[in-house]
Parts: sequence; structure tokens; C-alpha cells
Amino acid sequence: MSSLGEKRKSRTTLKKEKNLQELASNFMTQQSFGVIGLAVMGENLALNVERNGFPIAVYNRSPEKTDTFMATRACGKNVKAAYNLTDFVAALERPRKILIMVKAGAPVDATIDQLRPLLEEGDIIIDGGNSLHTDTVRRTRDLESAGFRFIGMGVSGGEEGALNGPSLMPGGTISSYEYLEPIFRKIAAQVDDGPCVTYCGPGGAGHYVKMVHNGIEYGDMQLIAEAYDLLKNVAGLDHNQLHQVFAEWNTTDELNSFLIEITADIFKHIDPETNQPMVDVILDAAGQKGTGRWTVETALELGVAIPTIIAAVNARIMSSFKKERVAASEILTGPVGKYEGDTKAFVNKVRDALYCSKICSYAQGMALLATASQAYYYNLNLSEMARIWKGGCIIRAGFLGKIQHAFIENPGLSNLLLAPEFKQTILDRQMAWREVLATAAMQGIPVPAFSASLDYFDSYRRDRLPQNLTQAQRDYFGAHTFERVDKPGFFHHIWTPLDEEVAQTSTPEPLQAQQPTTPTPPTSRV
Ligand code: NBP
Repeated sequence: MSSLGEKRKSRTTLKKEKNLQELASNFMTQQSFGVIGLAVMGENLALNVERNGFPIAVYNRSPEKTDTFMATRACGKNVKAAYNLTDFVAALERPRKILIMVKAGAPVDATIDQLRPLLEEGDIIIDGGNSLHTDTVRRTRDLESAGFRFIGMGVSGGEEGALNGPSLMPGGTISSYEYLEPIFRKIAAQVDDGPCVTYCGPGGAGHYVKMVHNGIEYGDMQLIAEAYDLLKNVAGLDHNQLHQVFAEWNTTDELNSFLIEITADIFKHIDPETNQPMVDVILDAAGQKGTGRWTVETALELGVAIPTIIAAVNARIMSSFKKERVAASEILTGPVGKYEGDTKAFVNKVRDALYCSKICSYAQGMALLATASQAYYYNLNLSEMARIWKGGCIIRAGFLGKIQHAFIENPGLSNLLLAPEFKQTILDRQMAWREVLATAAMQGIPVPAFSASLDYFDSYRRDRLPQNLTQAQRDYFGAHTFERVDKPGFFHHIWTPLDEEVAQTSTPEPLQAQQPTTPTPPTSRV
């Protein structure tokens, strides 16, 4: 009896001791990755990292969010919650790897300022939000000069991508990236030729690439919206037919993409309150901020033409004047005639116009990346940029494989429109594209992004544009000088008697009509 009792006792004691050991080891074990910010992106990325075998620690400014996360989605997972940054930092193994997923701007600086005194040399901070690339350059300089490591990383894919595999666009010091690469490669979306992550370049390269990605996303969304407008208001398709057309387009090599797929799905949704198609009860006023506007600003600064993306940002701005537009619609009339053409043929022409416009939009985005790469010494690999956008992100599309291929074939390609497959596609379809725009104009349907794309194509392909007249005007009113088609140098023409008077009284060297002047680049004098 006594030996059985002892056995029983020792078994119970052993179990208790084991539990205590587990508890103690759990307490002592440090987590391999930390996430700050448990909103949509942080929460899902945290779960993605944990699912891929990296125990995580989490912290959010408001403790309620942490409580909810721990009680629901993190329940039973290898996640440690911290309610202050000291505990959060203490929970992480060294060198600490901390992903900040808070609202871009001042909250990122505030978080870094609070973290800094708690960190040690070599610890790595990753800013995964949509930060402005110049902020990333500043933060990299500040943190790396103090012995910390910093990675500015664009993340795309929304809630679902963050959880199941986003497209990751990291930039910063290469050695810091290499340290994190095994984690990034595991959590990124996986496509046929690898995970959707690559080192973009130094400093703000990752956030720059993400910003341009978002600019392209603006362009794609506007082009799809214009196609919808034409199909609905010119071809007269109802929401079921719209669903069918977009679903069919999504099966094609050219248009197969996440955005076309969700567009097809959107038309199936019915508003439970009114029984109307959901899309018809949504207010037609879109916001624009951050990355879309920044893409336009940087393109203007670098002198890169991105008319389709600018048109997309403008279209959102115009849409936001809802009240004013409603009032104007009572006063400013336009064509009211019904479209008399073949509807089926028109739908196919809209598809062609959409694809040609999309090629032009991506040509602009890639040209912007190429110029920024030179200006900021990013050394971007454009085929890799296209590759990492093939999965996980909002602009993921079959067509990105063609762009990847075009830049593999010719890494120095000056414009995507010159790549053989894109050139031929546009040459084959341009008449359909032009017809769609002509119909839109005659029907009074605004198609700013379709038009901007065609203008881009026509401007790019013409050997002579009317800016000879612009140069003449600039020289006329401001003596800005011009270059000639037949000899090098900068010239000024005597356009008016006043010009002549000025030329004669100027000392010591009066400007003569068509005399070469100091070669100042004309663009700097606009
Ligand atoms: P939000 O951009 O909505 O930011 C909310 C988070 O920021 C919360 O955790 C909030 O804490 C925290 N926060 C704020 Br607001 N001010 C703070 C401060 N001063 N100090 C510390 N924390 C602060 O979150 P999100 O939508 O998950 O996006 C995170 C980042 O990822 C953003 O830069 C966003 O642009 C980018 N992004 C978002 C998406 C998307 O689909 N949502 C996609 C790709 C990239 P609290 O709970 O205490 O208020």
C-alpha cells in the first residue's frame, strides 16, 4: 500500500514540477520577433510570422486591442503580449527584430523615440507602414548612426495578404536585410518563381517602390472604373452582365488580376436594405491621400511623365466634389443620344482599350522607378520589382510576368512600350482603343485615365511635338532662348521692336537675333 501511495504521490509531484518547469521556461524563453501595432496590418502580419515558426511578442498603444487579440486570434498561439515597451523589449531575443505597423507619419517617430532608449546596439527596427521615403532616409540616418539597424519596408496585400502572404518591398542596409531575409521569405506570398520579396535598395528604396506600386494601383483602379462606366452607361449592361464581362476578362492572359477578380465579385453583391446592387448604393466620392499624391509629387520633381496616374488622382479629387457636381448637372448639359453601335463589339473594344491603357500606366510607373533609381542610387532591378508584385499585393496580375520578362530580356529598356510583346499588342489594338475614346467623347462619358494613356502613347511615339511653338513663346515673352533643329547651341530671336531695342542697348555683348547664347538647359528656366 505505502509503495503504491508513494508512487501516486511522486507521479503527482512530478507532474506539478513539470508544469512549473514549463511555466518557468515559458517565462524565460525569449520571442524571436516583435510586432508593434495591432490594427489590421500588424495583427495579421503577427499571425503570419507566428504561423511560419517564429514565436512573437506584441504590443499596441491601447491595451484593449492587445487584450482582444490575445483572447481571440492569438489564443493558443506562441504569442506573448506586453503592455508596455519595456516588457515588450525584454521579451525579445537579441538582436531584437521589431516590426512597427502603426499609422504612417508622426506615430512612427513617436514609437521609435519610445523604443530607442530600451534597445541595444545591433537591434533591428522595421517600419512596415506606408512611410514617405524621405522620412525613411532620415530615420535610417538617425538610427544607424546610433548603432541600431533600420529597414523601411513596403507591405502590400491588405488584410488577407498580411495574413497569408503579402508582397514585401524592403529597403535599407543590405546586411540588415540579409539578417531578416529568412523570415521575410517565409511570410511573403509564394509564386512560381519564389517568394514575393527582394532587397529593393538602400535608404528609402523599399518605401519608394511601395509608393509607386500604390500609384500604379490608383491607375489600375481608375481604368477599371472607367471601363465600368462605359459598359454600364454606353453599352447599357446591368450588374449581372457586368459580373459576367469582368469574370470573363479575368480568365484572359491580359487582364487576369486581383482587381478584375474582385470587381467581378463586387457586381454580385446585393444591398440587403434596398435589394439594389451594392455598387449602386455606394456614394461616388473617393478619397486620395498619402502614396497617390506622393507619387505625383515625386514624378513632377524628377521630371517623369505619369499622366495616367495623375489622371487617377485627379479623378478621385473630382469625385469628391459630390454636392457641386450634383448642382452642376442641372445646369451643364451634354450629349444625351443612345449608343447605336454593336454592344458586343463595343464591350470587346473596351477590353482592348483597358489593356492598352494599363500597359501605358505601367510603362509610366516603371519609367518613374528607373529615374528614381538613378537619382537616389537605388540600383533597382526592375524585373525583380515586377516579380515581387506577381503575388500577395493589390496589383498582382498575370500581366506582371510579361513585364518581368521584358526587363530580364533587356534590363536597360527605356520604356515598356518598346518591349516586343507590348509594342505589338498596342499596335494591334490601338484602333479599338481610339474608337472607344471617340465614343466616350461623343456620349459625354469622362475617361481621364484612358485618355491620358492614349495621349502618353501618342506623345511618346511622335518624333515631332508642338513644343517648338512653346519654346518660341517662351523666347518671345521672356528671352528664354531655344535650340534649333539644324545646329547646336541656344539662340534668341528678335521677336519685337522692344527686343531689338534691348538687344542694342545691352552691354557688353548684345544678344543678336539667333545668336548662340550660354548653353543653359532650357528646362531649368520654365
Ligand atoms: P492604421 O494605419 O489604421 O494605424 C493604427 C495603428 O497605429 C494602431 O495600432 C494605433 O494604436 C497605432 N497608433 C496611432 Br493611430 N498613433 C499612434 C501613436 N502615436 N503611437 C503608437 N501607436 C499609434 O493601421 P493599419 O491599417 O494596420 O496600417 C498600418 C500601416 O500599414 C500604415 O502605415 C498603413 O498605411 C500601412 N498599410 C495599410 C494597409 C491596409 O490595407 N490597411 C495596407 C498596406 C499598408 P491604437 O490602437 O492605440 O490607436
